[in-house]
Amino acid sequence: MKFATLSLALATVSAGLAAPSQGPGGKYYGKAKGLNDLARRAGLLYFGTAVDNPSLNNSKYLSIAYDTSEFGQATPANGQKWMYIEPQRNVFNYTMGDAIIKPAKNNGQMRRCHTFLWHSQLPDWLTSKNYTKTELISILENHIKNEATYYKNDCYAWDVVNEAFNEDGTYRNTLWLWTIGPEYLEYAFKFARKYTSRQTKLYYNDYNVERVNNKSIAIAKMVRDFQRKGVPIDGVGFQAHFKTGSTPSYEEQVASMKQFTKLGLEVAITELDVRTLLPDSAEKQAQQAKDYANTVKACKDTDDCVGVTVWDFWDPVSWVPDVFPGEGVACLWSANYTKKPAYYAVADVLGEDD
Ligand code: 9MR
Repeated sequence: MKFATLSLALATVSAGLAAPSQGPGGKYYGKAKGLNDLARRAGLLYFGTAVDNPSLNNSKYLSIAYDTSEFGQATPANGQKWMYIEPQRNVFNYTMGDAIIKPAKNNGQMRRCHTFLWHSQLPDWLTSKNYTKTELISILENHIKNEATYYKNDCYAWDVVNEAFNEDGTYRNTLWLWTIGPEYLEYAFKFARKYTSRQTKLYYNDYNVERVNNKSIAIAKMVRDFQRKGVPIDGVGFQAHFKTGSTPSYEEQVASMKQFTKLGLEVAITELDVRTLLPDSAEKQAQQAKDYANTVKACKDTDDCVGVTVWDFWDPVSWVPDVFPGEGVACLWSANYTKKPAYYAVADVLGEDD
């Protein structure tokens, strides 16, 4: 149990607040109305969601995305990526990032900012020319300097580097690696520390790391190397893009997160979704509910796991069907805005100590 949970539980007892009550289709706990309320009561900083720019035209969608009882944090799914932020060399355009970050900030929602350095969604000017090592380091610094300065007081955390490792724990072969060498990671984190505000948490973010495996072990080794050399890093993000019925177990997820919390880092679930082989069924939804709940519980029970972000909450805008044909329905809300069993399972797990 997290410290905040304990103190909250004591405060609840002493204040004589209402005991958890049962509601139709799920339980409701005290005054908590949604997942973020429950997450905060359980000692997490937030329950959050990715939001993508096309969704900003959908008022029904926004009424949920901006409901702070459900979501206390927003992450731009695309709007802060390199191809949109710096579409021409040294020409910066914050329109798409601002469209997500500004309303969330005005609404009192935290923001996870995503991402300074990735191998994907890079602009043509960057990928279509061979730069020297010195040039690319200076391009990287200029990009981080501008974006970090622009969003200086806007981000609880930045995903500084995204998906730099292969499954076997070797470095992914990207233009960053082949031009600069593995030290590009150190440059990115040093530049991020130099230009973000002091409180901003600097994260490394990746998928398929929710077990102790070659990839997560390699990332833990990188963290230890950073710490030895004085390279700043504050957190590791576990994307948690999962498949119904074959997610890592609760124990495996806790063990993987502990590789990093024992080094003094915080961790977070940053892109949770659980995709299902179509057609969907009641049985598959029940399994998906268990899978979602397991991951949320693993974070809740791990000291220094600060929060859970779903990689969008509404099936029609999920990235899954584009990339995995025949799979889908990966989110907590279905196409007709019904909350799925997974929603209630997550609520139950967050509220279970009340
Ligand atoms: O959700 C994003 C989708 O709209 C984009 O088309 C895609 C491009 O690769 O990126 C998606 O978000 C990814 C995130 O930035 C990093 N982790 C994996 C996510 C799903 O692909």
